[in-house]
Amino acid sequence: MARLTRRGLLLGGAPLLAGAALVDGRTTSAAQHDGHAAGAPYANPAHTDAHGGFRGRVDVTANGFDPHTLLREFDTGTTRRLASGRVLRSFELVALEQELEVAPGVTFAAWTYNGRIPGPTIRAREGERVRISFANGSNHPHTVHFHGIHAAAMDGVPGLGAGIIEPGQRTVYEFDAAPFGMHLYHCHVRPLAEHIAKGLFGAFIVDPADGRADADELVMVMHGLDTNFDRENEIYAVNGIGFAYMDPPIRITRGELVRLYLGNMTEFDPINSFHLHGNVFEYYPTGTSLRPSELTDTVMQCQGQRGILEWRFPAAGRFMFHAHQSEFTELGWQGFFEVVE
Ligand SMILES: [Cu+2]
Repeated sequence: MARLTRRGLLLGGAPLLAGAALVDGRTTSAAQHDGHAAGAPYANPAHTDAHGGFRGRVDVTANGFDPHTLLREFDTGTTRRLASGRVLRSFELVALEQELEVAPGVTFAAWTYNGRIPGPTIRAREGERVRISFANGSNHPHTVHFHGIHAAAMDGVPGLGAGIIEPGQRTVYEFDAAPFGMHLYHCHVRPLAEHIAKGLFGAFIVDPADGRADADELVMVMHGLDTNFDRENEIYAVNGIGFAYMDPPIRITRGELVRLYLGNMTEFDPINSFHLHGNVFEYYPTGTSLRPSELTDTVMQCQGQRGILEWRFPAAGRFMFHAHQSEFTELGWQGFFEVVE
């Protein structure tokens, strides 16, 4: 069997462009990891998969999470009121190691926050106090570094505050939820690219004090999956699993406001992008202004960039969305919105 390589997937991946790719996709490459180079920073258990290429469906039960659930799942933590009257909102993150099926027949030795990629979508309101209890339940040192405004000691980088959190250790990060917008969090331990690419990242939403208009809210974090640890991505995805929103598609109600929180945590490629078919959206970079910067159908993000997209579908039908780097699209970063009455 051929080894799983980016080039092999691209050469064999033409059928993947069809909507039925998850059922009928054929590729010439098998899902088999490369042997692990000595001295590399993490273990790669040798694994040979009986499935060929992308044929079949990802077993979301075995993975422990379903991208369709993550899409609309927000972790608002637990709250209590401080003596000052402010709300203290508390969250728990645990770093774990687990093998995930990241595209049909393709396994990946992942590192996760709370057993999923991306980690939970942490959500608080502007001005609240946020407390993140982090436990390292893995065999490697990690941290949680939040974007946003906080004290240096709460930055989640080596050498500051609690610094590196060793296996079995825990710490608490605490800061005010500010500014409102769409932010991200991720591990900040070297080699950084590996720690992030393995899956240690998530979205952090701060709602404006007065909230936002009601909408069907979605979260998508774009990323790559370097399944053979050669520092380039074999699979591209939003929310952990390649092709996850092709079949079944994401159901949307015609005329309803859609608000998509979009971020990019892709390693090994300088940019990623989101392109919407048959429509345009208003784009709010970083979500920190209530006025959109642009009306467009395509937005590009460097790693760490994020924003909020808003639009409505005026008519029912099936509309594609995908990276506008065609190579990323063919390797997993594509999906459908199914607009219904
Ligand atoms: Cu890490």
